[in-house]
Amino acid sequence: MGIVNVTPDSFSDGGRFFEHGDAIAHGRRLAEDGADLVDVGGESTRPGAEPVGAEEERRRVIPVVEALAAEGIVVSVDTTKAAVARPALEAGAAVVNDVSAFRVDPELAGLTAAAGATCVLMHMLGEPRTMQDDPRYDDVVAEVAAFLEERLAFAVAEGVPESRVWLDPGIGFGKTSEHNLELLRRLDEIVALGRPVVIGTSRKSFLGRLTGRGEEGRLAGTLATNVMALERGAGVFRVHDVAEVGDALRVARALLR
Ligand code: HH2
Repeated sequence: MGIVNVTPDSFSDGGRFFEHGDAIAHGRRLAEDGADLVDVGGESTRPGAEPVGAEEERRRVIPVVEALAAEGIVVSVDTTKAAVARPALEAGAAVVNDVSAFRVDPELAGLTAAAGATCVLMHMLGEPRTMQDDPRYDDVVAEVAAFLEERLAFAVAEGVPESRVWLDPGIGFGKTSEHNLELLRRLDEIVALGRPVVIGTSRKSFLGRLTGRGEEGRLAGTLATNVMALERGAGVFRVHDVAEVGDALRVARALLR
């Protein structure tokens, strides 16, 4: 899953693809680099980010979703709002990636079901503005697994077939570095829920804390975590650097076979 952030403020590439033409060209490039799907988002969820209104979010993402889908690229829309997901699905998006797992806007579940779309349900403790203020868990893996199980049941109750739900432990969303590492270490416990697991470590700050590197220098850490996640059973890898991570996964898969 390649990342297209149509935002001025995303943590690693904010402003680079804020113009529609740049975002579309970038999405096309990610598909050429081997992405099976391209995730288009118009609201940064980096720690401390301010929320964006639905109208502005639509203005940012819909033309990009429409153009990429028209080229036959499988598009997912990274949003928590039904008012954004609805036109995105109409414009050809096939996946709804909701970092709030249908909590911000429960209507999004029925909308996903009616559209026959797939959804990504992600765990987040709190909300982006405050989520990194001293997050605490007794057992982060057990708590994330219980949350995802409950959200999966909610989606199914709202009419989304279980086969169309993917789950994501939400690396970096209300978690310390140690929480992120523990989730990756014990990812098999999330995989055991029986749904494809999405993992998003790409360029995230815990990699910077481990390596001492800024966003642009975190590819090696991104590769290490995605390969380890593959080994533990993850199925979808949300990344900025599609060509490089794709190669690493291809080699790792050949070894694991
Ligand atoms: N991470 C980000 C955004 N959306 N969705 C899923 N399912 N999983 C993730 O780990 C995830 C996500 C944050 O990364 P990015 O899009 O690069 O940054 P920003 O939120 O600042 O736009």
